[in-house]
Amino acid sequence: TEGPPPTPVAAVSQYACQRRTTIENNNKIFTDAFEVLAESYEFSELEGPCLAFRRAASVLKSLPMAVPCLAATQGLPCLGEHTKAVMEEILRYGRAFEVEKTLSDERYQTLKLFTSVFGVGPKTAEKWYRRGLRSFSDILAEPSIQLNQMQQSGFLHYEDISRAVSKAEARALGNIIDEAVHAITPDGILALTGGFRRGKEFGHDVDFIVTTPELGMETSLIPIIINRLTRQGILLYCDYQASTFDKSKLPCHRFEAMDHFAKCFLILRLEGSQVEGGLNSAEGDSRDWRAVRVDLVSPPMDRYAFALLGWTGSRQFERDLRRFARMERGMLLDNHALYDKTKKEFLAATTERDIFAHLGLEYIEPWQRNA
Ligand code: TTP
Ligand code: MN
Ligand code: MN
Ligand code: MN
Repeated sequence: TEGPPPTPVAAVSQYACQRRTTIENNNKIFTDAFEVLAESYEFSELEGPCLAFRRAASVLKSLPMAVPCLAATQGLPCLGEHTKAVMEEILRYGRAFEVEKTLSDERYQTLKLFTSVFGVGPKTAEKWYRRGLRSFSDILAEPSIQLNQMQQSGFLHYEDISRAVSKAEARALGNIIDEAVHAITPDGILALTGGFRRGKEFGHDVDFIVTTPELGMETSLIPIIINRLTRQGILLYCDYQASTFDKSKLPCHRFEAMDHFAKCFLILRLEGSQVEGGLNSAEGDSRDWRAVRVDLVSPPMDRYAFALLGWTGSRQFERDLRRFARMERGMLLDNHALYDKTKKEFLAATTERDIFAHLGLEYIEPWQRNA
């Protein structure tokens, strides 16, 4: 009566950097629900449950098929009682009460709306909410509120920059930045990073690394590019942050959203004529241009691999790379360097493959990092 032994299935790792996650998500009904709850916990500054739901979503995203029943989650990491209860409801009724309740919650809706504005983070959104403000017109009509430059541009270009950026638009922007970089220095280097490097069809912005082979020269690159974009009349907004990179202070001990390289957060004017197949514009919009968010970061060449790995994302993949390095290898990884705490030495890398090899990890391609 004993059948053949079950085929051993490779265990799913608790670390996203040991999983291959493409843009194909077979468990969207669960991961969308988890994202709502994670975001709601984030608004309440409950980091633990927020991270738990993000990790659970990431595990499900890596699976080659939809989870058909709760029993199929046996042996999967990062799925606790709470996440399983939500999944069970979705499996039974197609939706979960807690998620529905969150989506209809006034505080959640308002914070979600406010943080959708470029330059408005959870802190500011919370402050406005506590003052009784509930809509954009409430904010704009409130005389005591001083919007900073970033928020003013955020409101001004709200429609355009909330609309997804297409691959064709990303390519057109790549051409514009490439032209600028090579006009400055023929050996300038431009690399697409962020979601588009991971193979995403749409993004909320386009991320590029710009640098030069000559160490130290990279710091002047972004200011010159900004100058050029200004003269071309396509710079709608620019937040430039000069480098605060200091080799003596490497590496940082915690995951940092921000690194110390020279960078800028831009809003550019993109002409329809520059985009193959045309702009991704709103229904009924007759303009032949749109505003788009672009990020540029400029690491020195000897940090290129770390910066590329850090800016390619996804955020969950990056978090888990750092956690894996710390917990499993006694190493500290950030966008600047990799430090071996046991050997008390920095491990150099010229490619992303070098970094994975130092960590004793199988190489994961950029399009497999959609954790
Ligand atoms: P994002 O552009 O925020 O995200 P994304 O490109 O993955 O997705 P989207 O389509 O929504 O744009 O960030 C890209 C990566 O850059 C992300 O992994 C975090 C990283 N990053 C840093 O390391 N430092 C920074 O200062 C910023 C702004 C981002
Ligand atoms: Mn991006
Ligand atoms: Mn970005
Ligand atoms: Mn730091």
